[in-house]
Amino acid sequence: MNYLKQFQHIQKLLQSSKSILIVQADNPDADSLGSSIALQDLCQQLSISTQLYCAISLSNYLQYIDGFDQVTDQVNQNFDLTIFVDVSTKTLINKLSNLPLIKNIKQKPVIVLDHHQEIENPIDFATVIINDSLASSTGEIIFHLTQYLKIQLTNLGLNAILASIMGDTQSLSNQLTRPDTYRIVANLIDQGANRFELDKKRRDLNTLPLEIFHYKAELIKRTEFYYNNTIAILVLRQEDIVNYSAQYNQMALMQNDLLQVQNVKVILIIKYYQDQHLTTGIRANYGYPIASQLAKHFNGGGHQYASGINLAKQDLNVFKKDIIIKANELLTKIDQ
Ligand SMILES: [Mn+2]
Repeated sequence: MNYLKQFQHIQKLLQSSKSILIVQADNPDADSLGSSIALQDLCQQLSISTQLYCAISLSNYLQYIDGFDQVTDQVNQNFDLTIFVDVSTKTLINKLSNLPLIKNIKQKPVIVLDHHQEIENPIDFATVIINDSLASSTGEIIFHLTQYLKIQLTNLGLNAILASIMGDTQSLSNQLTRPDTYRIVANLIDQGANRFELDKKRRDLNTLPLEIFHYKAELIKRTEFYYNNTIAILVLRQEDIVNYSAQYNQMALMQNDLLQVQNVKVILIIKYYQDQHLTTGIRANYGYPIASQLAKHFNGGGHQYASGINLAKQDLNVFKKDIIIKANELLTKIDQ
C-alpha cells in the first residue's frame, strides 16, 4: 500500500498540532503499545507534546517494553489531535465511547493507523485513515511515517517499533511476516534497536511463577476438544480473570501448546465475566485462515490467523455452541 497521500495529510495535521492524544483500543498489546511509544518519540522530535491513553489498564506482560509507564487512563482534555493506533473499529473502543472524552476527540482531527483485515463498525469520525492489512503491524506503518517525515527516532522509539513488529509476527514467525518486515527490522537494528535485549527483557518478565505453571496444568485439563479435535476451546471465568489474568495472560500461556496438539486447527479462549460480558481470543493454525471471518460473525475482528470478539450480555452456553458450529463450518469449507 502506498501511503503518500495520507502521509502528506498527516504531516499537515502534525504541523498544526501542539498536543496530541494517542489512543490504544480496549485490547492493548505489544503492537498498540509499541506504536504509541514510537509516535510519542516521533512527536518529541517535532516538539509536540503527547498523552498516551488506554481505557483499559495494560497487562503486566507488556512491561518489557520501555515506555510502558507512560500510558494512562487519565488525560487532560487539552489536545488538538487524536491518533488511534492498531484499531479501526468502534467495537474495540467501547469503553472510551461511553466517556465524555469522546466528544472532545470528535471535535478535533482524528488519525487512524491500523492493519486489521475485517472491519465492522468502522471509526467513522476519522479525518485520515491508514488501514493496511499487508502491514505486519501498526508499528510498521509508523516506521514508514518516520521515514517519510525524515525523523530519526531515539533508541526508545526504535525499540518500540521493533516490539510492535515482534509482537504481531510472533518474533517474525507467523504469516504477517513478509520480506519487507525483515528489511524494516534490519533497518531498525542498523539504527540502534536491540533485538537481543528486547527479547531477553520479555523472556525474563515472562518466566513462569510456579503457581502459574500449576495453573497451566489445570487449564490443560479444562480444555475441551470438538469435531475430531480440530477445535480447542477453553473457558475462563471471573475467578480465572481476577486471580491470574493480570499476573499472566492466559492466551500467551496456552496458545503455542494448544496449536501444537494433533489435529487442532483453531483455538478459542473465552473469558466470561461476572456481568455476562465476554471476550474470545481466536488463533488458527497455518492453512486455516478463518480467524477474522469467525470473529466477524460475532461482531469481532482481527487477522486471518489471530482475532478477537468482545460482546456484552451473553449466555455462555449458547455462545459456545454457536461459535463451535460456526468454526467447524468455516474449517469444513477449507477442507472441501
Ligand atoms: Mn497490530
